Amino acid sequence: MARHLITSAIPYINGIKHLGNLVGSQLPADLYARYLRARGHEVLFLCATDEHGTPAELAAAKAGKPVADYCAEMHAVQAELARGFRLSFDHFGRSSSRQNHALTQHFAGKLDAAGLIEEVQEQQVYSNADKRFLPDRYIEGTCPNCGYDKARGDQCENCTKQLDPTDLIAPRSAISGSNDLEVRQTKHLYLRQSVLKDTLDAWIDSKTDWPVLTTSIAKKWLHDGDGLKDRGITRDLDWGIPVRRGKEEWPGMEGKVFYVWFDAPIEYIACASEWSEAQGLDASAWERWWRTDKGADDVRYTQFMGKDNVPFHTLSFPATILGSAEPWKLVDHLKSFNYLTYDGGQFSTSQGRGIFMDQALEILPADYWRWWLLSHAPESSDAEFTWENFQVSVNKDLADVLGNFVSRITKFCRSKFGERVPDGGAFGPDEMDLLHAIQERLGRYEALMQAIEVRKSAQELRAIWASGNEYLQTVAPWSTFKTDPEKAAMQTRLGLNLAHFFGVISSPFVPDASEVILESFGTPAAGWPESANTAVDQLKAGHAFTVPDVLFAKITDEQREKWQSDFSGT
Ligand code: B3M
Ligand code: ZN
Repeated sequence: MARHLITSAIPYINGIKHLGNLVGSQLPADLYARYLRARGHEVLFLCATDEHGTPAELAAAKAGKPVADYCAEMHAVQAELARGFRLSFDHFGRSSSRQNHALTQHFAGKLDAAGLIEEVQEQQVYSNADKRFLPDRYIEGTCPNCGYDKARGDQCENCTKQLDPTDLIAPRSAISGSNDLEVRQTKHLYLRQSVLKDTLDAWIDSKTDWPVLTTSIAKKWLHDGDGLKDRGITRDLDWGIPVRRGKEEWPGMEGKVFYVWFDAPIEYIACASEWSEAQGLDASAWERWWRTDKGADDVRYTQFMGKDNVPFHTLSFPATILGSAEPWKLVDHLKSFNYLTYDGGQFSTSQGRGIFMDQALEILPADYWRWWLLSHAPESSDAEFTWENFQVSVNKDLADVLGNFVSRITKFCRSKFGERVPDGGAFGPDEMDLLHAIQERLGRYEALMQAIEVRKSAQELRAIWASGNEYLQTVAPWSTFKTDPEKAAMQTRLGLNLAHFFGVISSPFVPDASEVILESFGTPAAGWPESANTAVDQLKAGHAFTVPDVLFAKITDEQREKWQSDFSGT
């Protein structure tokens, strides 16, 4: 069986992420990691905080803290929220780690040795009011590509175009708002990624199973306008990874650091090294995931990210890897997502509009959010969160279908047969029909999960739950019991086995509910079933269970209205 390396885009350190960020990378990555583990694959699932660059500096300044302290605190906060959402990272690292410093400097040295780094004397925006150079996000202005007036110096978030600060029209300082800016001379390193254009083009062409969203964005930036431009990979900042050529000083680059988007993807590799160190393992433990000369040939590597991150992962990071001419693993599959909008508009951090990860967990447990977000993942287009839709989904899918099924069958059994699985003999035609239908659905569910079709997987899972509910409704063991207790016992045995089966196959979506179900059957480590037939033969007659607590509470209209107004923003 293949080994699976899975990474989620690493969230910026500057503050708590909203549900749109969560569903765009970390959550679907977790779904896939949990599924593959449940199917018996060896998985290494990594994420980290993205701690360098202007976002970190600006946020620390705003919080009035030294940037290193700020990052350490926010890393702990994000790690705790990740645990709250049951994100099952094998390691949640930090791009400011010692390992990432060393690897980033290592890659710069290799790229330089390959002739892919150019030293460029360039014009940089200097703010007289702030008495400093203003790279990236320290500058805002109008996008030359689409006209959006809050484009940042590194990228326009409206049209995803990668920008250089000097590209902006009507630029202003993001620190002071001052437009007293001048252009000064400074030296920077450029990655000559244009040299790798044809190599990248051919590599992307070979990825025939990538989502259209991924390849269309990659191709757009490869071929539009002047095509793949060389990128500045250093900045005039204090906070970051000092510019070095491997372990050597880099003359003329003193006091400068690498650009955050140069070191952030390298953290995917460094994170594996952080993981092995945390596990007390030696370097070979992580190298077998990342080095094709050290065993990573049989690794399948899947990345998850929002669409704005696609150019960096399909062009810039592969250029770093390929350009190093070393045998590092390249991504095999790249799953990207559109945006989640909030109640008719955008999520907004500055206006406090929408739901942030900490707030979500304060009002409802993780499973409720996981289910809604995954079953409405913005795959083929943007998706919108509305409280009405959230209420309907939770109440119908989770409470009325899954929760009700488990509760009904366990309570019925307890009242008529006690807390043990009854026998009742062989299945009849109704049961055979049901198993046939479930077998088909199970096969589809597995194929969709394997293909990371998130929404469709959720639909298929819901349909499996619903078929159990319909069966129970149709054969009605509570009625059968009056005339044929033996047959009712058989129907109940099947129902209990279905509840157990739902517990197993739902674990990637709703891990807490799944755990409660399996604990009530005393089978916390139950494995993935081979087929519907074996799934309903897991709990034999006489197997003891307890009736679990209510799995999902319904969301009332009063709650919905209150939350709707609480989260509408200022
Ligand atoms: N931190 C952007 C984001 O959080 C950026 C991703 C880095 S992935 C290497 O969306
Ligand atoms: Zn734009």
